[in-house]
Amino acid sequence: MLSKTKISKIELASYICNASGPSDSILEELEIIAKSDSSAIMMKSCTIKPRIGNPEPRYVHLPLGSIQSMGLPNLGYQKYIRFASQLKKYNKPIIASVAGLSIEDYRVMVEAFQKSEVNLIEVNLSCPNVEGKSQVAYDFEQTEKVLRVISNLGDIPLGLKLPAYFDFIHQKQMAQLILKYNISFITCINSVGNTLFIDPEKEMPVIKPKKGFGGLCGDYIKPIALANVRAFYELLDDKVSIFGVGGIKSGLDAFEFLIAGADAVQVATVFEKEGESCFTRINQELEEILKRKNYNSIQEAKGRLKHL
Ligand code: RRO
Repeated sequence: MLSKTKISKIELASYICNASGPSDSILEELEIIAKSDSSAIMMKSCTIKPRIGNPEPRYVHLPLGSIQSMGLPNLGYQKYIRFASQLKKYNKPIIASVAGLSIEDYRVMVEAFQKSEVNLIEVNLSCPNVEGKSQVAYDFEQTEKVLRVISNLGDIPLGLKLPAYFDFIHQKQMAQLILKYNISFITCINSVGNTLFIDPEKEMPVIKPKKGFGGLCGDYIKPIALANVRAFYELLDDKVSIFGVGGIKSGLDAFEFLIAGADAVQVATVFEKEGESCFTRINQELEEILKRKNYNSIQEAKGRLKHL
């Protein structure tokens, strides 16, 4: 496979895996991912206690992607620790995603996953959909408080799931924290939070929670995701691995993230729409592009964006 890659010290058999969110909350769904061509098994962001999430309708497909406000429905972190043991037999990297509702929650969950069978721990600092909670990574003081308590709890590589930033100064401030606390990888970007999609016939938003404000995903956000991957690639100087996510539906999209500087990419909306065959398809498309362009590895093409 031309497209094998690494996130931190963990080898991935291909460039494409699932993103935290769609169809990765229960063991049966995680087993589908395990048996698919996704190069890792990424699990749903979890909290200390199980949550049922927000009222429906909370996920709607749109012409160019989706909008959702799931509200962190999950089974509680202890279930995902158990799932990791049960998924070990598939010999595929397993990634935990933790989303605390307080600093102490992050500490408890990261400590527990550090003693588990997972290979990577993604710390979600950017869930936009819990009423009354802001996205941690938009608050740099709060982010540093979290990093202080989670960064020295074990040897399993830690990553941060980041929101979209729209100003270079914010990416620079976050990059300084990432380097200061030896974070191994970042995931750019979460859905673009608190957007509004309106049905003009009904004169209503398309989702119910938070009066219709929700996370935007898919094609709409690809240029924002690419910009964040590129900005962090330049700021982090290849010391930190980068997962790209946001609007990847084809091998060509994946290739754009690759030349922007992503070490691997995650697929969310298209997995939800198309099912697990999307990993095989996107992978094959990327392999063909790499061959056509005479790249012999991911490493050779990574970050090779030219300038006008
Ligand atoms: O569950 C969600 O509503 C959710 C989460 Br945790 C997240 O990180 N990003 C998102 O768009 N939705």
